[in-house]
Amino acid sequence: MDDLFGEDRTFLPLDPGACLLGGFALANGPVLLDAIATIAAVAPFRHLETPGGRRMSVAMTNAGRLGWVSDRRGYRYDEIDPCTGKAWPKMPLVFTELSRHAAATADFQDFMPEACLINRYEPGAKLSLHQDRDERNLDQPIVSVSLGVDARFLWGGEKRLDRPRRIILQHGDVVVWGGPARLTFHGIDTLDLSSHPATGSFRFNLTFRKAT
Ligand code: MD3
Ligand code: FE
Repeated sequence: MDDLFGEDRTFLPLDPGACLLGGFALANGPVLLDAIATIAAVAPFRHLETPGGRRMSVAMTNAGRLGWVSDRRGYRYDEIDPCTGKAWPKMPLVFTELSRHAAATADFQDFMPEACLINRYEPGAKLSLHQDRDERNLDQPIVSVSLGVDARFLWGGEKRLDRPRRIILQHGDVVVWGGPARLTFHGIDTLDLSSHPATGSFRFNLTFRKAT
């Protein structure tokens, strides 16, 4: 597997249970972006509605057995894409392998993603501080892969009001969140208008989750 993903890159512990693997997905960027386009041709990016009735500025789709969805009834994982009425596109092998390799590098052995939520940010889009707690098994980490335009990642504490720190997530960066960091409040600050050679004005983020 090391051959597929090359040498170790920057390994930066952020908090107990959380670490940034700088540039870990860089070599796979083109393949990942191709796969995103293929997935979106079947399960288009859409702006979901929050339970409170607001349209999310981040557009989303999913790959894998399960997909994360939001509507007036709440947040949940569903086997069916509410937009198409069909199953979500299969998780590409490169997604599964990359996320498993990243998790193992961060010392989470045998991670097996069931859902890949794909977020697409346009200039002005943001994701407010939140916790990811719709997954049944909080012992399993979440692996995140950033592609395209840089983002200011807000990374708070255990409480919503803990003052968030900011780190820049760049094209190819991977972050693994598990253990004591699993319920950290986090978000993405308003995306600047800028351009990346691989994605234009967009930023994409993949999050790999064991949902059940
Ligand atoms: C920390 N996505 O989809 S990825 C999300 O860049 C989400 O699109 C952001 O937050 C994005 O839920 C941030 C980094 C991330 C993902 C999951 C986490 C950080 C996390 C779960 C627990 C703690
Ligand atoms: Fe999140």
